[in-house]
Amino acid sequence: MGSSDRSRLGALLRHLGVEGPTSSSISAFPTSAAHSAFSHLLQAPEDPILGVTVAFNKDPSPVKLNLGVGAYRTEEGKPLVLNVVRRAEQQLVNDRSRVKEYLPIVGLAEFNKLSAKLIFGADSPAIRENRVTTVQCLSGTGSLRVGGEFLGRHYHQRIIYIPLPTWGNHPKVFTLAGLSVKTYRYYDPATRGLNFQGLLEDLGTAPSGAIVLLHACAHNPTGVDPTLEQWEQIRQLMRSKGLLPFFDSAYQGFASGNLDADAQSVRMFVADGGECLVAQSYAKNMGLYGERVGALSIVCNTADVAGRVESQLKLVIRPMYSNPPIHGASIVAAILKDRDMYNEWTIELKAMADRIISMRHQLFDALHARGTPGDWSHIIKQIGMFTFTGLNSEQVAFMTKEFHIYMTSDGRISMAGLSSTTVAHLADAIHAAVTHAG
Ligand code: PGU
Repeated sequence: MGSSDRSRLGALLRHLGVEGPTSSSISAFPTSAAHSAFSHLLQAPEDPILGVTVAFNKDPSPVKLNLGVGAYRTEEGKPLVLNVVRRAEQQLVNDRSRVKEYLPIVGLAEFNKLSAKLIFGADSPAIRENRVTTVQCLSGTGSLRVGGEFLGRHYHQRIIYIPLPTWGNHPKVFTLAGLSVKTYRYYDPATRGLNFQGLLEDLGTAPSGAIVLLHACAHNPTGVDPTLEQWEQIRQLMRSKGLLPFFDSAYQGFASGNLDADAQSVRMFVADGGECLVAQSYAKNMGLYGERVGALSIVCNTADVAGRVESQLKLVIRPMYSNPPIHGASIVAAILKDRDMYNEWTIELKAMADRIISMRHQLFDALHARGTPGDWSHIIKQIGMFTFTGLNSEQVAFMTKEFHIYMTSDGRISMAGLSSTTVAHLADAIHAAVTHAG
């Protein structure tokens, strides 16, 4: 750089409020605290679900209660590591032959096989006929994202219908995967139940071939699931229109306490021989939240197609995170392949599901005892981790401000975060919110 260039550059930088280069400085622009490359960024809002925990952590109140995130807590309000998970981990640690090599791009083969068996059933014809490809992914979210990316690249119809409402991350995951997100009616606030007619109408007018996201069980946030008869009608409609089902199975075992019962919807769609995608998460049912362990399965028409689908899934995964982590998948595989540990798991899972159901009854009884205005029977009728209370955002804000109870602004509460000792506090808060606020 010549001296006249340098002085012109110096003048420009001074004009911009940046110190100019000295004669000894190099040709690159100097960095300055006053001018970050990111100074134009706005502060982004916290995540609507995970941000609730951030706010909760900042609250010094001793009576505070976090009913935001869907994460299981014990009666003592503590996170739970399942006994069977501790056993499996101990077994893994003791096994000196285990190494920390990279897994294949598709993950741990044994884990994938066992995961497919868990969701589709041990006697699934699709598995027997090698029509299923399963890849280990980063929990439910990662499985949805890999599935979304795959569809965005290789499926002819890039429209995905998601229920209204749904888990808040769904639209973001699928939009970023390159799909165009539309909604279908699902919940009826008037009945606090399923808007089955609306659902059938919306799927009935969806363009042929569109992808449809279905919650396999324990719909989040509403806790409202179709009956088996309704599932059958949904299946018939979807198959007749060539709509592609994409199941999100984040709560297998949590809805009813029974792993097979909670997989019924998925199995119904696989039994007809048609194709579908399924994203599985072990976050809730094995309590492996932070281990990020899940699986994406794609059921295809033929074994030949399944093989080619898997080869393309590898091309999706490799540039994203190369291959998945080994620890969580090894825990799951150890539990699923051992009859004794599997049985222990089902008992612990049932105990978690039962505790949640018992919380529903306790909360309902507590509101009844207070004479809280309104019909609260939906607390008992809804299924899974959440109750969609019907409280509005002002009432939620009131409960947070006055009672230090944290929940998502749509009125969803995680029943798994409640215990016999905190139920009265929540009932007091709801009573006050509906009688005094909003
Ligand atoms: N699908 C549904 C329907 C979910 O509810 C969740 C978790 C996931 C997928 C993703 O779970 P993974 O942890 O990736 O397996 N929803 C919880 C947890 C917090 C969150 O939003 O991630 C919730 O509170 O809604």
